[in-house]
Amino acid sequence: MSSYSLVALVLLFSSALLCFATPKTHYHDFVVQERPVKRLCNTVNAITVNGQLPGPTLIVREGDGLVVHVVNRAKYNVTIHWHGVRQMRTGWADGPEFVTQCPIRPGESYTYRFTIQGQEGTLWWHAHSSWLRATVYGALIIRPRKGTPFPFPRPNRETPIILGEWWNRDPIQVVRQATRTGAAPNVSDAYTINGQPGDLYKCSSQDTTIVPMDVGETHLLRVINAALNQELFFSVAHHMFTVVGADASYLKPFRTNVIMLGPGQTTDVIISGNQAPGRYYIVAKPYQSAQNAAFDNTTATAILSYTSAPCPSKGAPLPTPAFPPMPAFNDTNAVTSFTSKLRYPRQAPVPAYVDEDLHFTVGLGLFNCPRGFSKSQCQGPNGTRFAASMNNVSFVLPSNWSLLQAHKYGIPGVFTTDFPAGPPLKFDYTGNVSRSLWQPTSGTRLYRLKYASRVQIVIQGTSIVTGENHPMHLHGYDFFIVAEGFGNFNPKRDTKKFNLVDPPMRNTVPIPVNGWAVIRFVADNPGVWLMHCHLDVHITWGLAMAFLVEDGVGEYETLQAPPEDLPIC
Ligand SMILES: *[C@@H]1O[C@H](CO)[C@@H](O)[C@H](O)[C@H]1NC(C)=O
Ligand SMILES: *[C@@H]1O[C@H](CO)[C@@H](O)[C@H](O)[C@H]1NC(C)=O
Ligand SMILES: *[C@@H]1O[C@H](CO)[C@@H](O)[C@H](O)[C@H]1NC(C)=O
Ligand SMILES: *[C@@H]1O[C@H](CO)[C@@H](O)[C@H](O)[C@H]1NC(C)=O
Ligand SMILES: *[C@@H]1O[C@H](CO)[C@@H](O)[C@H](O)[C@H]1NC(C)=O
Ligand SMILES: *[C@@H]1O[C@H](CO)[C@@H](O)[C@H](O)[C@H]1NC(C)=O
Ligand SMILES: *[C@@H]1O[C@H](CO)[C@@H](O)[C@H](O)[C@H]1NC(C)=O
Ligand SMILES: *[C@@H]1O[C@H](CO)[C@@H](O)[C@H](O)[C@H]1NC(C)=O
Ligand SMILES: [Cu+2]
Repeated sequence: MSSYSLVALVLLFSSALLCFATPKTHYHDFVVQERPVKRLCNTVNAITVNGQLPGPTLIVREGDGLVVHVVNRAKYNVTIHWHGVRQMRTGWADGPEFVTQCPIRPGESYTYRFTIQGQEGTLWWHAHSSWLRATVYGALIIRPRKGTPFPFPRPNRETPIILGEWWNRDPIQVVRQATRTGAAPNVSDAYTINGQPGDLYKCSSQDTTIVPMDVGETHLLRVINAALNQELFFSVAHHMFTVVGADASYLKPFRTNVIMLGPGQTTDVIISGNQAPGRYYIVAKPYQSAQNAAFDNTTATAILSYTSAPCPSKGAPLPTPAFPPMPAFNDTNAVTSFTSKLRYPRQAPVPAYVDEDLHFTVGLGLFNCPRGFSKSQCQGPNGTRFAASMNNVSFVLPSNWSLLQAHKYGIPGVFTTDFPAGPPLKFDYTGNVSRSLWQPTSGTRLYRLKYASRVQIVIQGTSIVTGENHPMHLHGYDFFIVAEGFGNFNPKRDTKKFNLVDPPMRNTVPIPVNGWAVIRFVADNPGVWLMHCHLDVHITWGLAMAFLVEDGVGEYETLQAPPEDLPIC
C-alpha cells in the first residue's frame, strides 16, 4: 500500500470517528417566567420555564456538553439542579441554593455549564429553591453515544412520563404558610402525568395525556417522579413492564406490573404492544408510609392508546379504558418486592472495603415552641413546630454565602465540619422513642471526606413522630445500594447480607419505613454535596446534611474555578 493511501485510510478512519463519536455541546435558553395555568377548574399563575409545564425535554448523548443560560423573569429567587448529573469537578453547576450557588435573583441570569460523563438513561432537571420545583421541572434524556446501542433491543418508541404534583395555589405561599405556623403544609390537590391530572379529576378529561403506540411495537417509558412530597406507585393496565434502568444506570432486566418511585427517582421500563388494539389507563397513585399523616389521596391517569384501535361509530363515546389493579396506599410489601429485584447488569465496581463507616439516622422531630414565638407560630402537634434531622442535626441553609463559595474562598462562620459520623445517642431507633429525644438541634454542619475515600453510610430511619419511607438523594454521586431492611440495622446480622456483586446503582434511595439502607460510593468528586430527603416538606424541616469532599492531586482531581457569572448573595 502506498504511503498516500495509508494517509487517506487514516484520514477516512479518523473522520469516521469524528462523525460517529464526537461529543456535541447543546445550548439552551431557559426563561423562568410566570404564566397562568388552568387545572382542575382553577387558573393559577405558575412559575414555568419558557412558559411550558412540564418544562423543555433536553435530549443529549453520553459525553455531550450542556450550556444552559437561565434568565429569571419571575418574582422569586430561582436556581436549577440537574438531578443525578455527576457534575465531575463542576460543582458550581449543581444548583441547590445556598449550597453550590447563591440564588439567581429576579432580573438576573446564570449559565450552567457541564458535561454528561458515563451516564445513560433518564435524569431530569428541577428548580432547587424553596418549593419552586412544583412547576419548574423537565426531563433530561441521555442516549448512548452515536454508534453505541442500548443494552436491550432498540424500542420503536420512547416517551418521557413525568409524574408531578399540583396545588390550586402558589406552592411558595403553601410552604411559607407552613413555615409561619410550624404546622404541616397543605397537601396537594392533584398528581399529574406530563402536566395533566387526567380523567378522574374535575375539568380534566379533555386534556388527559395520551400516549400512542401500536400492536407489535415496543415502547420505552422513561418514568420520572417529579412530585414534591409523595412517593408514587405506577402501572399500565394489561401491560407488564420490563425494567431496564433507574436513575440513568442500567439494570439487569426484570418483569413486574407495578413500580414505585420516590420523588427524585427515575425508572426506564419497556412495554410491548401485545394487547387488543384499544385504550389502557396509565396510573400514578400515592404510596403513603407515614401513619396518621394527611396526604393527597387522589389518582392521576393518562391513556395508552393503540393507533389502530377501531374508531367508535359516529357520535358514540370512546370506550372506557381498562384500569390496572393497584397496590393499596400503604402496601409496603409491594414496594419491597419491587426494590429487592433491582440488580446492576454485571459485576458492579462497588468498593469491597471502606475508609469511612458512617451511620446516619434520618427522621422527623418536633421543636418545642421557641421563646418569643406566639401560639399561632407553634401549630404543630401539641403546640410544637415540625422538624426533621439527620443524626439529630436539623439542617439550616446559610444566607450570606453558598457553602461551596465559603469553602472555596475560606470564608469563616458559614459552616462547620463537625457533622457527626454516627448518632450522638444510641437508642431503639424504630421502637417507642422517648419523647425527650424528639427535639433535634439546628446547625449547618458538614462532613469532610478525603478525595477518593471509600464511603459506606448506614442510613437508619427513625420512628420519631412517625416512621416513614424517606427518598434520600445524594448530589454529585451515584452510589450502590448494598443492602436494606426493616427495624434497626444490626452489623453482626446484616453485614453478611451485603450484595457486593451486583447491587443497583442510583442517586436516590428510598429508606424502608422503620428500616434502613446501606450505600457505598467513592468520594472522587471534589466539592460540597448536599444529601437530603427528596420530599420537599422534609428538606424544609431540615432533613439534610452536606459532604465537603477535598481536592485530590492535580487538575483532574480538583474542583474547577468558579464561573465569572456565578451569583453572589
Ligand atoms: C391551606 O388550607 C387551609 C384549609 O383548607 C386554607 O384555609 C388555607 O388558605 C390554605 N393555605 C394555602 C396557602 O393554600
Ligand atoms: C383513598 O381514597 C379511596 C377512594 O378513592 C378510599 O377507598 C380510601 O379509603 C382512601 N384512603 C385513605 C387513606 O384516605
Ligand atoms: C393499610 O391501611 C388499612 C386501612 O386503610 C389498614 O386496614 C391496613 O391494616 C393497613 N395495612 C398496612 C400494611 O399497614
Ligand atoms: C399530644 O398530647 C396528647 C395528650 O397529652 C398525647 O396523647 C399525644 O401523644 C401528644 N402528641 C404528640 C405528637 O406529642
Ligand atoms: C454569615 O451569616 C452568619 C449567620 O447566618 C453569620 O454568623 C456570619 O458572620 C456571616 N458571615 C459573613 C462573612 O458575613
Ligand atoms: C411508649 O412509651 C411511653 C413511655 O415512654 C409509654 O407511656 C407508652 O405507653 C409507650 N407506647 C407504646 C405504644 O408502647
Ligand atoms: C438531640 O439533641 C437534643 C439537644 O441536645 C437532645 O435534647 C435530644 O435528646 C437529642 N435527640 C437525639 C435523638 O439524639
Ligand atoms: C434571594 O436571594 C438573596 C441572595 O442572593 C437573599 O438575600 C434573599 O434572602 C433571597 N430571598 C428569599 C426570599 O429567599
Ligand atoms: Cu423524608
